[in-house]
Amino acid sequence: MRILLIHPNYHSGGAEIAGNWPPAWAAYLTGSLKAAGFPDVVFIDAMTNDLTDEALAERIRAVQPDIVGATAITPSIYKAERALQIAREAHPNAVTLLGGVHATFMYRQVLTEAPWVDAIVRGEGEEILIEVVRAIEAGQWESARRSIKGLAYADGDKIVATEAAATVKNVDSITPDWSILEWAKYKYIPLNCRVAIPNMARGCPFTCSFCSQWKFWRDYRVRDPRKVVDEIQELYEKYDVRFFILADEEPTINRKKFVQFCEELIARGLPEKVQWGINTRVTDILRDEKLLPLYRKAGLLHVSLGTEAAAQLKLDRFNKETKVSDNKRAIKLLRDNGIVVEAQFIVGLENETAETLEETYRMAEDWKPDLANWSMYTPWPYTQLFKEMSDKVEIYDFEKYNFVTPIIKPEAMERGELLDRVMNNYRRFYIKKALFHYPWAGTGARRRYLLGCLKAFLKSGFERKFYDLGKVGYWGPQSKKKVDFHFDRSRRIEAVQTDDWKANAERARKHQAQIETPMACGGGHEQMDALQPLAEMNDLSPGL
Ligand code: B12
Ligand code: SF4
Repeated sequence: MRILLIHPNYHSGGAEIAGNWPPAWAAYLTGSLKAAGFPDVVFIDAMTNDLTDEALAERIRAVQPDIVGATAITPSIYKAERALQIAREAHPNAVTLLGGVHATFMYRQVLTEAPWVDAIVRGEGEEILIEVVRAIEAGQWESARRSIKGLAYADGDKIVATEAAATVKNVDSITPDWSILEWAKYKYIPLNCRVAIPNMARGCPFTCSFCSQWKFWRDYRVRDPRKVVDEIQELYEKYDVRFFILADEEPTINRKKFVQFCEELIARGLPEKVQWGINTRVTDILRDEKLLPLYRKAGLLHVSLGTEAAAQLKLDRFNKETKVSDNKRAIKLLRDNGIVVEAQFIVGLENETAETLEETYRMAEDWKPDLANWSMYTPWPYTQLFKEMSDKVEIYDFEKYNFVTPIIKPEAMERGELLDRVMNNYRRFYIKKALFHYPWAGTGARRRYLLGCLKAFLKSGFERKFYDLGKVGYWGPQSKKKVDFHFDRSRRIEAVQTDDWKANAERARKHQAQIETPMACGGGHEQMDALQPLAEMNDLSPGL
């Protein structure tokens, strides 16, 4: 069985400006395939290698795979669908599979618009994929797929969604195979070194209304920190990785495990060799005030905080369960401990105005994070907030659902003006930082890191990749009326998908009415509802 995994060639000018990042999913799935006795795995990183369709077709023909699997987040979905279409054309006998967050929730949409996708793997791939590969190897795919949990596929004119699979319960069985990646290609610009994205914890017990991640991973699980440190040691020793970010949504929520992780890194002398970063919540930083020196000692250098909003009203709307005043204090604590801190704002809801955008800038000035980030609100169609404001969404061109394109048009301004005001915030914030802050930020790791970040910003600005400014034709305030986001307005959410959501919402409502008991982790019940058994068959009329 030869299995080919493809990371689609999608690009957008956000986090990518920091360098080329290795696709962790490929390593996690390869590890699981090899452990199950399927060693013949090939990986093509079409994104990092910027492969054209022709080059991809040629590679697929050369590999001659039995199975081709691609991944997709929402913005990369069309590129992923296209990669599998190329696979179908180049090597028609291979079974095509799609995984990742977008296809998990939008499987009806995907199977309708990309009929060459043989099956969608819904949720975590490590266990489901093995069952699929075994069925294909045994020549029983057509008959066995019905009984494999966590799949969706088209059977004639019907879309079949099998019962939801459980999450990976024994997370210590997860053993990635990092050897599948082309390590020389993955460079983190701020530190000019190789970078990796290991995964210690899966899930998030919170239920922010704009976020897709808690729904995707469902229950919160943490791997044995020693096993994760084994991985980091291997990444350093074999692949010369000197910086990593944890892929986790919220690695700190389980304080005991996070402390064990830090202590293990220190015990093995890794912090002198490898620095790292995390995304986490303000509340955890406040809770762990006294532990921050330990975290820094363990090599934690960059913390990105989901501060999200300058206004409490907006935090409440996001169901963020934090206070504006907490943000300032968490930022100060991190900085005082020598950790680079990044504040993230979400802007671009329908009620955004010049004043509210200015307010985020003032907050950024007042809170004094080292880095600030203004992400455009992106209405993932499978989130709570989307349900509340779907009447405000007129763009369904998912390729632009990427945090840098204004999907919602605020009532008070055009999208071009929103982009311009966001750029104005960036300009003012980073000019001050470059002149008055970064050069004087001590002499050690923090200063080097901040100057490295500045280099990454300047590089992407010069190449006009930042916020896709080159693509949309933004050249400063004078061009704000002329920017063109090139939305494909013919894109729609398919009726089969919306009908399914309505049915699910109704099922969830009934389910909720039955269980009103709070969960111990503080999370909601929706994590579970989102992937409740979906065994029923729905019509997929050929005209859709
Ligand atoms: C690391 C990361 C990146 C890296 C990408 C590295 C890379 N090349 O993959 C960088 C920094 C470049 C990046 C950029 C962006 N990112 Co990003 N990123 C993440 C992050 C933090 C971790 C992703 C990860 O590796 N997870 C661990 C792996 C193991 O999980 P996984 O990929 O989901 O794979 C599992 C399953 O999905 C499934 N699976 C996945 N694929 C497949 C395929 C098959 C065949 C099968 C069977 C199973 C399967 O099995 C896997 C194992 O269980 C997540 C947030 C998070 N905590 O997940 C955001 C996240 C994925 N990013 C997001 C976004 C929007 C972006 C950007 C568009 C933002 C921007 N403009 O900068 C860009 C797009 C870049 C691009 N060109 O694709 C969003 C996607 C949201 C959505 N609902 O679609 C997320 C969820 C963040 C968020 N806050 O919402 N990102
Ligand atoms: S804290 Fe909120 S935004 Fe962050 S992963 Fe959890 S639900 Fe999503």
